[in-house]
Amino acid sequence: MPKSLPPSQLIPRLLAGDRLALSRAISRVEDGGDNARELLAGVFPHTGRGHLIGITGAPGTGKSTLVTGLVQAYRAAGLTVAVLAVDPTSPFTGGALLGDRVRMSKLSGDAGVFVRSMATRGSLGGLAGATADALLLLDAAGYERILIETVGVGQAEVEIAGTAHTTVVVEAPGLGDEVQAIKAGVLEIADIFVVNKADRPGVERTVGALELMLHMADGTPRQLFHHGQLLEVAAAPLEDESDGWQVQVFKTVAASGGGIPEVMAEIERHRLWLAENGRLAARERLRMARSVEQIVQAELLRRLRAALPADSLAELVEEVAARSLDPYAAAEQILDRMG
Ligand SMILES: Nc1nc2c(ncn2[C@@H]2O[C@H](COP(=O)(O)OP(=O)(O)O)[C@@H](O)[C@H]2O)c(=O)[nH]1
Ligand SMILES: [Mg+2]
Repeated sequence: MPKSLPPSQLIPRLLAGDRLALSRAISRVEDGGDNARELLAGVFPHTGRGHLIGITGAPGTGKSTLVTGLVQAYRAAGLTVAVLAVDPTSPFTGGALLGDRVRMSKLSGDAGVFVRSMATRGSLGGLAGATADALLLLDAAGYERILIETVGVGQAEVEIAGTAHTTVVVEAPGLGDEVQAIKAGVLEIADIFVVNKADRPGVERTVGALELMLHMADGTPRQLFHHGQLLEVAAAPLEDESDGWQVQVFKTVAASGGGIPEVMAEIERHRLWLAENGRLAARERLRMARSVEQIVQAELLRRLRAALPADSLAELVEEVAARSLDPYAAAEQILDRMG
């Protein structure tokens, strides 16, 4: 397949399940290249079928191992699976950690599995934008379950996981006394908690801490959107999302596959619950609102940078720092020049 295949030819191949076409398409949206937009416009009508499952948690909790186990479980159940590993902390080009590569190679050779890593590259909409675009491509290619592994440390990563249909937050014992979820602010986005490395000491303590936390948070609405965001607020009906879904804590030993069928069953139970309660549509609306908003933000920023040369920005900053201009006045000047 020639590298320069135009979108008009790449799109039908991708939709027909051609893995090479899918791979090429993801690279193009990642690079934010010329015909990325045309590509996305072409596949968009064919999206909205795959179930998106976010897997997030601190580094080393066993997310990649868990993902590998879940893929095997889903394959055994006859479903096709795609994995998108989003790890900007990875020192390797392309974002794949060596251990991940070894683990994921267990899955290679199966036409029903597609694995891809993403790193923070210079895409227009940043990591979140590039990830959202890649997810659309995987969805259009027909994968029935799409697992997104993100390191739950940065806001962008937590947001990516939080926009999945089902979000699994992974903890492990012995990562310090405090449960990591509290620090990262992922409590609000968890549909399912997994305490992995249940073969390690301290597992009951971690489970207990999580259960206590869930008990204390009982009745507080799930935080679906961030205040102050324009489109998200418009998209999210102010319903109590925690109503009717009980977040539970599961123990796994991902390294040996222990507990993984139960986690898969819970993900599926959540999927059905979303569909039966109209929540799937609500989450879709929110995801779309986020996506549009992200694009608007990126484009505004691009126009701003184009309208204002770096040195004129530096001048303004200098004036504010010297207290000869207040921050609001500076912002107004910038917006005025944008036209
Ligand atoms: N003891 C134990 N180690 C595990 C388990 N699951 C994963 N690991 C190990 O923990 C390390 C980190 O796992 P990895 O899946 O890369 O974590 P990630 O950074 O969250 O993706 C690896 O050395 C795994 O082999 C488990 O259930 N028990
Ligand atoms: Mg990993």
